[in-house]
Amino acid sequence: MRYLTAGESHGKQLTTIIEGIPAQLPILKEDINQSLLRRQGGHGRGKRQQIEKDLVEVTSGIRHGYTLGSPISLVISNDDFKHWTDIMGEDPLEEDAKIRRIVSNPRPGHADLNGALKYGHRDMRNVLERSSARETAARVAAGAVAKTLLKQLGIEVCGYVKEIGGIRAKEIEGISMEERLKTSEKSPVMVLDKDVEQPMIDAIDKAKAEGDTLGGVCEVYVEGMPAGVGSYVHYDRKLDARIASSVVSINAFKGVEFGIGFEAARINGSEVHDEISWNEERGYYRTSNRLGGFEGGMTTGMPIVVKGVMKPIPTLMKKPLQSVDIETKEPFTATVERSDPCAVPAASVVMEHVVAFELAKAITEQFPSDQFPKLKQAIDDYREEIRWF
Ligand code: EPS
Repeated sequence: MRYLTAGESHGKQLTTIIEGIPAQLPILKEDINQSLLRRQGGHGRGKRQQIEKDLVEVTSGIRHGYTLGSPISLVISNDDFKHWTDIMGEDPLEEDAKIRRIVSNPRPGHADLNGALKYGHRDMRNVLERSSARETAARVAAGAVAKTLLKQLGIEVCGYVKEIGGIRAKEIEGISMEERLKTSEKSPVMVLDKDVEQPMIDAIDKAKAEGDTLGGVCEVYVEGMPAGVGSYVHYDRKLDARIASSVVSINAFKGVEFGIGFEAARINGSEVHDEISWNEERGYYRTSNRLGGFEGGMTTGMPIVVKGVMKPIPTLMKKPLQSVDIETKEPFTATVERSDPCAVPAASVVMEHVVAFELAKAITEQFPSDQFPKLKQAIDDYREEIRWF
């Protein structure tokens, strides 16, 4: 499985092409739209989300509610494009019109300057339009297809927020997957811990009033992955490594932790590793899950617990950072028209979907995957086999 996205933030549309989804997988457009809707939510989004209503158009690969095995292409229109048709259109523009939206002052913390240097763009709009996190809508669309596949194999994936602006949600133990999904979906900041909801909302409102932004930590929790998916044999088939790569590839994400994560550096080995046990019902299992569902680049069969850290969005409304205009080389403070004070809740939905894609990809690589019913049978057989191994 692989996917490619295309599209600029204020261009006509976003496009996702997914290849390698098994044929005969039941799938509904509504499932993808549901994910897109969740990504647009969360307290702290900016004005752009009032303009966009992300709905997917399926242009290939799905017929009468089932996948065909051919590439699936999905399109999401940018409603804002109607305000940008000349500026973002493919036709040449008159010089004076062109000047209107030229960006010559790179925003610190964004891709603007490095992207301009790499591609030789003197108008950095050519960089920022693509580097914009608008692209995450296309990634969520791909992940939604992966989630549909996983769900029908008994694998559930849920993303939520653990921390915003230094306010930390406490661990919620013994909660079912369904409760996790429902609670985070209902929460305006997508947390499981009700006690931190209002303090987080207040912190976001305060940052907004001050023209500042807030980052945070998202967590993705996965139940139902069989043990032994991934590989210890080759570095590029280690599933935790692939997940780490996909998480850090989300705009503004800076790091990843599995299970107790960096805490493992501070405690003894006897306190880090999870002991192995067996019973008839579960087969092999760990008596704890400090390693977050991975050993040796492979799943252990325990829940996967992965955290990703998002820095605050660097577009600051009232506290513009110092920069240099690339035409005049004079100091410049970046001016801002619109920004999201906090996109951590939305990012937890994005993280859920990029993780889901990596899981589905690893499964389709390891088991026969041309036809979904055969894939399902193979997974059922494997689960039974390893229970008695
Ligand atoms: C983004 C800037 C904002 C965000 C956008 C990502 O857009 P605009 O410049 O149009 O105000 O709202 O995110 C989305 C449009 C989205 O759908 O997530 C950026 O610079 O990354």
